[in-house]
Amino acid sequence: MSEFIVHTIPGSPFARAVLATLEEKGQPYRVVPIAPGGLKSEPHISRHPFGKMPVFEHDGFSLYETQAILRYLDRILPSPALTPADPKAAARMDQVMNISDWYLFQGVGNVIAFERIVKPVLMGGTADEAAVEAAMPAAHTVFKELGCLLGGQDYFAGEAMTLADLAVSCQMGFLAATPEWAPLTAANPNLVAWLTRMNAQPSMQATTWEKVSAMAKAA
Ligand SMILES: N[C@@H](CCC(=O)N[C@@H](CS)C(=O)NCC(=O)O)C(=O)O
Repeated sequence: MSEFIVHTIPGSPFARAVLATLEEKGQPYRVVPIAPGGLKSEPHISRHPFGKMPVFEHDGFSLYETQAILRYLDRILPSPALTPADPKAAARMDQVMNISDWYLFQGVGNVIAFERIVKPVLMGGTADEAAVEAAMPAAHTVFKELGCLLGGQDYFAGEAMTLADLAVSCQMGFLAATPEWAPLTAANPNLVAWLTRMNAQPSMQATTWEKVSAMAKAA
């Protein structure tokens, strides 16, 4: 029987996208926790030379970079398909996944969610208000663009959920818990409705921070 392992610290939105994809595929998996402060040292640094999470393993095949992992899972576990067959819809999915990594996480999520949630909850610090404020113009641009791309569709690439919805919802879930969510979504109620739809998915319900923490404790 194949073994699927995800190395992460509970709470990582990138790891959650991998876990939610495994859940969508109905594939059992194991969460192996990375020791606190262990990202940049052995044994993790040998698995991921850039010292990030998650790292994925399938029967000895080790892979990092979340998009690569999500696409690998969609290729080897084809049902249900999480990539559209239509080339234009697939390109939209790819575009939104890159927006998620490059503009939603970098400079927005990794500042606002870090300052508002990770720093106070995990590090006992207080938010750097100036850093949050400085991130808001880029955040508004990302939300406006994602709101536009979603438009009146149920999901980013059309009427079926794809890898893009899983990637973005895991990042946005964090931002939804910050005071910045209301101003960021004021002009984009479609994003709020979409996130509510995503959060109701069994795959998202199964991979909340609390649930992943419990999986990590049981490992
Ligand atoms: N490009 C990587 C990004 C992963 C990433 O940035 N993960 C964050 C956690 S959500 C991380 O490892 N942060 C710890 C650090 O930067 O030291 C991917 O797609 O997997």
